[in-house]
Amino acid sequence: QTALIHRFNGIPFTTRSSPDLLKSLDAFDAREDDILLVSYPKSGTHWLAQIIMQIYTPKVTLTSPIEFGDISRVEELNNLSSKRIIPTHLDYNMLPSNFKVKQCKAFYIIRNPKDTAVSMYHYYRDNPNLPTIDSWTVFLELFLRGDVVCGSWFDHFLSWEEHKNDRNILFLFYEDMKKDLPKVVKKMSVFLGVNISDREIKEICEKSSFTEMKSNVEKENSDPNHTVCALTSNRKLIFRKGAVGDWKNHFTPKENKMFEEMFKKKMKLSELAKHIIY
Ligand code: PPS
Repeated sequence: QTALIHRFNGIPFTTRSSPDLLKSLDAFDAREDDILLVSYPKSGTHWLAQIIMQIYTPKVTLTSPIEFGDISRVEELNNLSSKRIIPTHLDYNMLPSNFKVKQCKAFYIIRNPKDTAVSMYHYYRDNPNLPTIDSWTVFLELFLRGDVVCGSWFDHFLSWEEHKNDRNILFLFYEDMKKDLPKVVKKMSVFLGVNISDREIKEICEKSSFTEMKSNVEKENSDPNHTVCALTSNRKLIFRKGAVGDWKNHFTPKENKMFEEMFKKKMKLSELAKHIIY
């Protein structure tokens, strides 16, 4: 099973991201109107994509993650017409430099890492393309060590947080979206410079609810090309619970203490981490 994982720059990737592609990502031709949708896996990427696709009319193109595919991917993406919405789980240092030069707009979605870990654990368990995990306890150790696909949550977050004052990057929190989605949708549309009415915001929120998105996948109504996950093309695995605080059903008090200690240590200098809601 471990053969399905390889390391690049020390970070574990699935074989869906070929080493050749990862090596040649810098040849990627970014355009000023590209929009990046950045996340550590299991942070709400599909949710965000669903909202962005509705903010834009007429339709824009949602691609699969930039790091997903083989060497032909660079050319394939370069041939796509604008406007492109491009998801990625890459950390800032691995992002093709063209995006930085062109100062493309980017969203970075943050989810409480305890819930992210739980979501990823279930994802590993349900996904035959990922290594077998014996138990939650074993998975948590791997997660804290950064020995899971896309590497350490902490490193990913910190690499992007360094750019928290960049005007072209908007940081969003999953928990804020759960609490007041219309407010976040409004903020997103202002950032994108798209005018939408309160009625449209209401409609976008309805169509982006967990129940609605899950049932669309079950009805196979969604476009299979719209998978924004680098780990699988099976959209059905994405919509599990969509809740805040599911970690409480998994962490023992001892595991929680271990997590908190590591979080405090790693996030000592982080401003954004203060906003993470447990
Ligand atoms: S992936 O595979 O990394 O792209 O997954 P990602 O989309 O980032 O995250 C999957 C989790 O997001 C939850 N989700 C939602 N929550 C609330 N509302 C909506 N509409 C929504 N859509 C997806 C999804 O259920 C996964 O979390 P868990 O906790 O596993 O349910």
